Amino acid sequence: MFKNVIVKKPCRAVINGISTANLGLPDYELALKQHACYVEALKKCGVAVTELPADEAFPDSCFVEDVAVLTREFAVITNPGAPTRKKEVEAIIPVIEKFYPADRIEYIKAPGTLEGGDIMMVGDHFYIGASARTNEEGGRQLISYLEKYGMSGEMVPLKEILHLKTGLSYIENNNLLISGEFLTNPVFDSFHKIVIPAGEEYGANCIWVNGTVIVPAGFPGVQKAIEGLGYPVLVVDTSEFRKVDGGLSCLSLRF
Ligand code: CIR
Repeated sequence: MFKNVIVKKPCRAVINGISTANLGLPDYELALKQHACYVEALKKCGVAVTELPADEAFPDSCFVEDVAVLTREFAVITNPGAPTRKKEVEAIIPVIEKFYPADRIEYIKAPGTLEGGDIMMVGDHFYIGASARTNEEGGRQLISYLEKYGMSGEMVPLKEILHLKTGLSYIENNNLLISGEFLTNPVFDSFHKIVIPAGEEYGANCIWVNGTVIVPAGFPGVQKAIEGLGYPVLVVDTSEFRKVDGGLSCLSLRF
């Protein structure tokens, strides 16, 4: 169960966020409204939401998931692989210090890089996407921290998408939303796989929050499959964040 969630308001500069989407520029006012709905959905799931103010210096800073990895025992401040995002970590450190004692905060250090979107938590085991943003050294550092606290991790290669959780979401009870290049990876064979329907790939990025699954709007096949498993579902529109390669999970840290 999660008690806390950290989010960060999108800044006006979000329209200049890193993007490969070709969907046009985000509408800032609509992004703010969508963000407020996202926060409301999280609150319905029974978590306390800490909402950080917008930071105009960093266009992608609302994607707060990428700057930390928060576990039941310890926190990790990451070293984002995207050069324009590296200094986003400076603002998150004092926030994380409110929730974790100083001796339970670890750091990914250069030449290691790691972004939280590449980390999928399954109980005490963590899958780490080896992406263009998270390198082997970053993954190795995270695994050594996990082992220090009695947990474990393993790296998963990925080639076609931004982050591991762009194409995978663990929604507890052994249920894994899975798409694209991960379908044939035997690493995920022991899960109950819910295959994302063709054309709904963006919908693979959902979040489980205390029994409820939050699903992006516009992916009826994904929504139906999750409802079919008996989960209550909340639908949130993230169209403006999608325009800068952002999904539901990247907008929050859940712990
Ligand atoms: C980026 O490219 O870093 C942002 N425009 C999107 C980050 C999405 N984060 C995530 O999937 N965890």
